[in-house]
Amino acid sequence: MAYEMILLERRGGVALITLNRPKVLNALSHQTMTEMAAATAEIDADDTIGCVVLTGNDKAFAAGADIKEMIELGFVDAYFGDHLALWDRVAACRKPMIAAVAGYALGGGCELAMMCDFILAADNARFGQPEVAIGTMPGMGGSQRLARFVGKSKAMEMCLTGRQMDAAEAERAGLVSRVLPLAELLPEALRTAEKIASLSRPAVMLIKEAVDRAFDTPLDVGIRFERRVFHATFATEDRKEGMTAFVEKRPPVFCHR
Ligand code: CO8
Repeated sequence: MAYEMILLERRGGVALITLNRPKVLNALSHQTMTEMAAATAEIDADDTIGCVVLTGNDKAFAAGADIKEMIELGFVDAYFGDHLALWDRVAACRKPMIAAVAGYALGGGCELAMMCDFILAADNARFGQPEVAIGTMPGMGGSQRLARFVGKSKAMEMCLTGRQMDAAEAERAGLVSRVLPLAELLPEALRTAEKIASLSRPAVMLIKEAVDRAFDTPLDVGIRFERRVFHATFATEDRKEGMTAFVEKRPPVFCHR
């Protein structure tokens, strides 16, 4: 598929997706959503890709869903078309996805960053769910994911008031894993993604599944799931190679099988 709203580049084992509507601060249009869903499917089907970096530009990761596109939308059309549901396909990407956020990550932009597995932020990043200020509410998972990232009190305050968090607060609150100088954001995100892509693909994908279980299952079920997928790694060639390389004091050579 040819993409217009995003750029998709392959850099070795890493796919770099850049949101590409700079004139409107990467507002997320219907077409952006469609292209992101297609790119996610393409990446999941591509055996050469081990990790994804999703980014915007220095001023905006994304300033939300495209407000101009939504002005005329009515309830019945939103309901029948299950408006915004295609984003679930992005959130369901099976390869690890890192959000590299500089500038505004507001509304759908913050929600898209939270669909990724972790967020690296530039020191100028700003996060918020300002939908209440335009008479609506988060619609791409924000009320659920923000509460899981930062807890009820901060999520309620952010969603009810639209207040933005700067990068330092976002790191303190656990929304982002690390804050970096703006110039270092993309290089460090790509280095991190390359590291993940170089590791055993089955192990990486199973770990992603296991950590995600922590958010939707009781602890005992999650722990049993983890133990079973841990057992499953003993069926891979990479597990044998990783342990053998450790004992032989050499770097492992993973074949991703
Ligand atoms: N949608 C459409 N266009 C946008 C958006 C957006 N979300 N954000 C910015 N733009 C456009 C502006 O209209 C402007 O276009 P133009 O040059 O043609 O006038 C251009 O981007 C530049 O923006 P500004 O001039 O406003 O730039 P500033 O630096 O002055 O301000 C801000 C930056 C503070 C980020 C400001 O643009 C802003 O407040 N944007 C809107 C933020 C927002 O409210 N986001 C939430 C949107 S709703 C959402 O995401 C929830 C989805 C769930 C809804 C479910 C419905 C069914």
